[in-house]
Amino acid sequence: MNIINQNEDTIAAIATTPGYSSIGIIRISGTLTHNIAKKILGLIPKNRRASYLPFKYKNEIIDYGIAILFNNPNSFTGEDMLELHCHGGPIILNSLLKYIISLPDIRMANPGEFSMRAFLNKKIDLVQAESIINLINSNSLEFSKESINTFNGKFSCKIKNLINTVNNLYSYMEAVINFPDDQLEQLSSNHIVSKLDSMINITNKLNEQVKNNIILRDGIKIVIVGKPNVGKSSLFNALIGYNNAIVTSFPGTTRDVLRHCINLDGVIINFSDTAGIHNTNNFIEKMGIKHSLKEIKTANHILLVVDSNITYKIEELNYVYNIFTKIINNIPVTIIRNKADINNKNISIDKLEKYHVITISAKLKKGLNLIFDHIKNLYTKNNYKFNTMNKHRYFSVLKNVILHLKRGKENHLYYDILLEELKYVKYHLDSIIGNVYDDDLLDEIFSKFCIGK
Ligand SMILES: Nc1nc2c(ncn2[C@@H]2O[C@H](COP(=O)(O)OP(=O)(O)OP(=O)(O)O)[C@@H](O)[C@H]2O)c(=O)[nH]1
Ligand SMILES: [Mg+2]
Repeated sequence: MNIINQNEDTIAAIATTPGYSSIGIIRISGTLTHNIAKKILGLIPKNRRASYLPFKYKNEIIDYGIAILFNNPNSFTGEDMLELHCHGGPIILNSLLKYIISLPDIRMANPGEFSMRAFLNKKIDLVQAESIINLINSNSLEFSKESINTFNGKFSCKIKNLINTVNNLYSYMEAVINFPDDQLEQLSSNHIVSKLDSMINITNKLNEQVKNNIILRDGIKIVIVGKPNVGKSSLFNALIGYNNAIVTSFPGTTRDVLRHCINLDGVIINFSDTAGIHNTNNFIEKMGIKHSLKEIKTANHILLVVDSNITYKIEELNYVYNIFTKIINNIPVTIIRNKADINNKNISIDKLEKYHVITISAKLKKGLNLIFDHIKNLYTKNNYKFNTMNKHRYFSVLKNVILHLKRGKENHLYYDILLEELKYVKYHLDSIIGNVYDDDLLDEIFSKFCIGK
């Protein structure tokens, strides 16, 4: 899609969810907004005032509602915009929209097109634009607070400060190289290194913040894994707080993956219960195991449930772990020794070499607090790599920023190399907030938005 050319059109969309509701809103943006206002309302309403008016469909009143006009540049998109707040019946909204887009040079908006125009018209930067979709899709109050802070420019401001620091250093060093006769004070090598160190430090902190935000946004996916009948479903039910999964004494009870999320002190935890993994000829069980393996691949953390009659010997833990290592493949694991009640074991948490081991009784709901505290400790301290993290735009770009800052530091005595590295640093920082971008990136970001946003 050629984004820039499309930006000339006047666009319209229903901004509220489809269906029957008390109010429905139509949004219009572009140069022909005033013409549309005249057609529908018979007049151009006062700027930024709520006007109660009849809404006409081909000269016939089909609703009364509130119209608000936002003249450019003081609107969300930076263009002339009109909002029509109607009664939320699909017939009213669809008829009005159909009428509007039947007028010449007006078309339906693409998903996220209003926000994209706000970005292209420099009302918001790319980070702020992305925060809108995060805010709308937020699953927790904590993440929506984070998203609104980002929308207010808190994160972008930190990036802009970094860009300024890079620019200042760049210009100064360029001047020293280009005008050696001007007796510009040479920056000492220590000074350059400490500037680069401070930028690396700030970027690392930003990356930590991004990590925190990803955890807040996506939550942690914890998959419960183990052999049949060890008590996986009993644990799942105990952790989510109600009996969702079927529990029986027959091995191979669970076949489908069951999922449920809880909010653990502001962090969304998505638990999955899976079919017990073992060698079987039962066709349905086999399919269940296939689903389990698929679920494990996308886990951030695994609770590997075993019977608590296994001892705390490292050989035994290694043995259990090795059975599953191929499947688990580098995902962090906590071993849960279950059925402490029948094996007469103490409820406890221990660390033995690389293993965290928690002994519990899922049936009696004992030791659950140890699991919850353990999860909280791990995922509020930010000391984990997430396999989905690298896919996050800011995370991978900030990693590049750090890489080039470090290369610059290694070569700080060679000004031409350092300048080259700083150019990369600036480019990557610019790309985060959208000072540089390409159409594909915009397409990818804004296509995730709803129509009308
Ligand atoms: N005594 C005792 N029994 C338990 C405990 N946890 C589970 N059980 C029993 O163990 C049996 C199997 O429990 P499930 O939770 O269905 O085990 P599962 O691992 O989900 O089994 P599959 O779905 O077949 O793989 C049931 O009879 C449970 O009541 C526990 O902590 N103590
Ligand atoms: Mg089960």
